[in-house]
Amino acid sequence: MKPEAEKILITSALPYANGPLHFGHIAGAYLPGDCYARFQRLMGKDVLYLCGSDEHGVAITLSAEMAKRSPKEHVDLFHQTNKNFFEQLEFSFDHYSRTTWPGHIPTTQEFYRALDEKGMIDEKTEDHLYSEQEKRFLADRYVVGTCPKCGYDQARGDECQRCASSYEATDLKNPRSKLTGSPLVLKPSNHLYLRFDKFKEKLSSWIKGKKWKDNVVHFAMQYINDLKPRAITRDSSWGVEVPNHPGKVFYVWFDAPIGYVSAAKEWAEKLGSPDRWKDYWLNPNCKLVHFIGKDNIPFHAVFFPAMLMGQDLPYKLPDEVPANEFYMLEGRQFSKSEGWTIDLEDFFTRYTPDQARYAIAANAPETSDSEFSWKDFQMRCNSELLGKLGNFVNRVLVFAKQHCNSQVPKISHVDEAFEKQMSELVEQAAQSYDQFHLRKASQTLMELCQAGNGYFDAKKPWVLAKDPSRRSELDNTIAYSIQCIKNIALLSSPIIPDSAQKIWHMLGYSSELAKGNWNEISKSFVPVGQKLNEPVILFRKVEDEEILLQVQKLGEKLKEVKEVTTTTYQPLKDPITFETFEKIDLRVAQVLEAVKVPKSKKLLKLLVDVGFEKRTIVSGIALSYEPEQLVGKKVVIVANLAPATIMGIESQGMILAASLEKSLELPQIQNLAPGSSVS
Ligand code: B3M
Ligand code: ZN
Repeated sequence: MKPEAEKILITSALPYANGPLHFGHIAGAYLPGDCYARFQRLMGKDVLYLCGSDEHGVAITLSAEMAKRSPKEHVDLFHQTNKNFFEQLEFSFDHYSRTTWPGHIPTTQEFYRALDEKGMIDEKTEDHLYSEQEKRFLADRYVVGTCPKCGYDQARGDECQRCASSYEATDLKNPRSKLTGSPLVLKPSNHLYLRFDKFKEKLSSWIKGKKWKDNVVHFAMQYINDLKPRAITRDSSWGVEVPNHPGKVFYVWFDAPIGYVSAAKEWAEKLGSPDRWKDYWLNPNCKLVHFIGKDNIPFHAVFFPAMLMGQDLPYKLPDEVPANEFYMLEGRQFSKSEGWTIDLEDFFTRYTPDQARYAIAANAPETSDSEFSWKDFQMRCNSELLGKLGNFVNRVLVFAKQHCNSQVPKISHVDEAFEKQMSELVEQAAQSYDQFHLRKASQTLMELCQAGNGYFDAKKPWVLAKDPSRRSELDNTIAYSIQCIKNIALLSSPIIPDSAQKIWHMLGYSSELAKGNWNEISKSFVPVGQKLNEPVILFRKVEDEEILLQVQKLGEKLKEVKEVTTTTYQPLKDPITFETFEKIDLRVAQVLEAVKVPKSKKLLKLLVDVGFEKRTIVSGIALSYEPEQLVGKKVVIVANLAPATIMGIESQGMILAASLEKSLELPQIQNLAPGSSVS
């Protein structure tokens, strides 16, 4: 009997059904997940790849309210939109669920019940943010304020979009309503709290053995060291109802990850074997992999694992949490409201899913933020997909048609060096896919194409064709080139499945490549005498004019939006007395050194001279100033601000900067010496 295949349960973060997804999302939690799932299926693993819409929470009710739709209409619309988008991009989810699936309610309530029975739930009356103007409690994204960790003044009520911290809305400084801007007051309300603090020991010993990316482990450890009870309920009518607590629903981050369990249940039900979800979720030998963006680390590496630990059933805990960084568009964050997006409908009338998938994979934001740029897209399509991959496949198959009667010729002598080179690259690619290095896998694919091209060029079969006595050399060259094409089809299949299948078909196979087995295909030869199919062109050239047009369109859109939107000024802060103001010690400081903080787009680390001493200051001005520009400049700093650790660096003060929307400028002193007081 064949041993049972290893099971892998793969999830990609459940996107909120509150707007259309764009390439920025795809690059982080989705395409890497899909390529991984496709690769593991080729490795013969029993893969269950799940995703679905996250349809609860205030991200939904807020945008529904703004769009003047009911939450239900809103999620129905965007669930479908996003599902279609994934289909368009050839995603291979085994099931795409939604958290409004009725089966999700009992599943969530059961999670709660198990935690409650173990004494992990407290009920407390505490102060919550209330809007007198709107006559209701506001939570999470209905609230904006200043982040308690990094000081970002547009931080959301539950998590900071700048530093990715997660906190209670009451921790924000200067909280106000997202909808009306009105200030919020504290008012008592009754809520349920999950005693995450009780999971501290279990979580830390569990996470210790994990060989995850440094940033995931560090980030998770910070949360584990500081675990507190957290409210898991909200005053709302949209969400999963809390048993015996009318008017309360579960906080979206309580029910959303349970959505991974419900999705498996729905998948099993649709299959007609409702218990099959247990083969994955309750199977200690199944591997659980969560693909997420870095802003979701605390929930997947700490809070959800704690919830799983508190269940009666033996749920799997995540084995891998590949978290990716952010993916921008031409140097700025994708923004629908600012028109800083790619019109996807238009995009797919011009380009293929494979072109998009390859360009994103080759530039995936694995270790630092990365971006989609039209120039890079053109380069990936023309020099790599077409120039290296497409041309090689085409020149070999056209040659085989003309000189080998469209059949795989015989190998008469072993070309050891080329065989070795190919098998090393295949092995390298397998390792990269397995270890979540999608960028590296795409590079290896290109190296394989280059190896093929180099081999073909060195053997010069067009010269051999002129000399009948060298027929076997010609046959050998073409046979080996065809083996290389087969390997290219295999290696490229997780990233560009359509094109890989086309190549597979050109090689004369009628089977589905994605259903094949990596090890068998990589080790076997395309059979001698196999009839090759007519070569077709895989990729068309992307012309300069098209790219220019796209870049122009982007620029115009931005200008349009800039013209119609009025400037948003920061709301005026509460008045303070002169005595309070006098407590701030402002000084002139001269910048001696400036460097970028690694892994951060916004932060610079500065060494400044304040006359009587030198200090290190971390400042979020890197988007507006190059380090070189600053050296020698005299700026104003808050000299008596308590030191704060930012990205592991102790910052001993703060530089004053003027800002309006996205522009920022440092006030500078021309003549006075460092150390001078400013008042
Ligand atoms: N919907 C947040 C996000 O889309 C959230 C993920 C849920 S995963 C369980 O970034
Ligand atoms: Zn922050």
